[in-house]
Amino acid sequence: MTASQTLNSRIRHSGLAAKIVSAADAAALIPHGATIGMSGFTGAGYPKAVPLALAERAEAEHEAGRPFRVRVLTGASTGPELDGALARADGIEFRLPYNSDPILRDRINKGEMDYVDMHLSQVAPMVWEGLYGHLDFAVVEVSGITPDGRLIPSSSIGNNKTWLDRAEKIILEVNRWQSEALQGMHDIYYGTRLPPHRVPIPLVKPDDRIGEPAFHVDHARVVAIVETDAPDRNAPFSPPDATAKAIAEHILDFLGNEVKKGRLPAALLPMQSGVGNVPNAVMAGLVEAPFEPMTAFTEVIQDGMLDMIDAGKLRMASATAFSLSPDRAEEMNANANRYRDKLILRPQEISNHPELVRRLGVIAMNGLIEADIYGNVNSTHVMGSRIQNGIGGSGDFARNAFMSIFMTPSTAKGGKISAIVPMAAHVDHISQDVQVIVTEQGLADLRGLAPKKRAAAIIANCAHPTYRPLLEDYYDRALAASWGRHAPTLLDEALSWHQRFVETGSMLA
Ligand code: 0RQ
Repeated sequence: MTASQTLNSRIRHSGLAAKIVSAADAAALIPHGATIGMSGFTGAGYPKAVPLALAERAEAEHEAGRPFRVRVLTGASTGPELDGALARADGIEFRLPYNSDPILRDRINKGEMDYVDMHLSQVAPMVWEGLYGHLDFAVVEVSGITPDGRLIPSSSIGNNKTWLDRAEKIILEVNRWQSEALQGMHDIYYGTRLPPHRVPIPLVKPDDRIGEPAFHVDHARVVAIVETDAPDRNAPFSPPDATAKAIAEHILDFLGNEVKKGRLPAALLPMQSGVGNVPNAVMAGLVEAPFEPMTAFTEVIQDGMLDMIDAGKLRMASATAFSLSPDRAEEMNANANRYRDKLILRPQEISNHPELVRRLGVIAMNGLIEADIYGNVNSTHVMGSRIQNGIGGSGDFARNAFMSIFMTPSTAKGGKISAIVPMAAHVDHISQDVQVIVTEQGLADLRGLAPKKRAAAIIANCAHPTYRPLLEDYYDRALAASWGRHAPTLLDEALSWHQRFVETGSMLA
């Protein structure tokens, strides 16, 4: 069989097969100023050829002295061929809702473009409300097209249903690298509505399937199909270091105690885990832990979750995307059949839905940039002004979780920054949404505590020894001199650590 025959075997609908063009021809259809809904969630399932061609076009237009920038809406972060290439070409005017690409981050933080950092569950409803204007194009990666013209999703769902439903014109990338065995893993719920027409979402267990395995679209709106054969590109995880292992141990001890006290069932409750090395280390720890059979109701499926499935610890996981290291992604592709009945990928408005997170009683575990002594959490803005990534799904989960855990190393940048500060320079998660904070130093269980007791627990258990005396000194003086004594604060000093860092490169005097 030739390569092109294999490729065409992915597009089994003749009407749509007739729309195959090159990436450059597809990109040429998109005008300056267009609003585009693109697939992609973490480094999974994003279009890999059309955005690159669009970036080349932007560069050529700029060289010719003409403006060329587009508005890009996605599921979450994407890969270098999308955010990186378009940002390098200065081709993005407006972007939402999450980004982790360093080149794009740099443009955002230089103030050269608009970026809306928002709860991931709210993107689709807000687009349906029309708050982001007319959606000119959907550019969506799929793994295949069925004989009856339905679209088999690839390694993420994100907001693809919304882009495909709402866009005036649709460009599809059919990626042969994605495993054909993904077919059947997806669950596309078509029952979402805007108020006052909303009804309860009929999902009562993480394993429930409430939708359809493929997207259906109006073929008249499909203007181009591009064939690709390119891997998803996620960063590899580094093996858990001592810090990540210590954080994981504190969390596992805590969960074990909660089970002993009868506040959590022996199999725990559905887990949500943020992305990154520390959450992955917690998953690694869970492989050895006595809780089983666990479930996950989360956003992304990481290496650690596949390990848990392999070890028989995790019965199933519901998410909106894979977020696998390159090796694990290849392995997953080769063995997708083995995982098919244990994994469900859903639209992100369902994977992250507050109604479901609350009803299922999720245990949410997310990273943070800094927490203040009262437990307000900054997940997004370094020194209050530079965006790191975005709030992502952490707010969807943390506020509605049965138990909301935030974790971080106690210092950043080689100890020059304390992750526990007198006052957070930006707040994503208010103290009411933060029940447990964990660093490698220890764990502060903040449930049921008034502000002064929260401060005492966070300083004693979570702060790094270098910063602990400084926090104690600040807090003692705040107790004595604060205007109010409910949550003692020295207004003229509370952000001075951040200012010192900006001026000297260290929070230490
Ligand atoms: O910077 O890459 O330049 O070294 O932030 O920090 O310690 O490697 O931790 O990868 O887990 O990320 C909060 C950013 C943590 C992440 C955050 C710097 C640090 C490093 C990364 P470098 P680490 P992680 C659902 C959950 C919001 C979205 C979310 C995040 C970089 O967890 O984006 O929760 N969360 N989604 O040096 C200055 C500090 C810092 C700091 C860390 N106090 N000051 N820099 N850094 N703390 C999943 C999704 O939504 C997809």
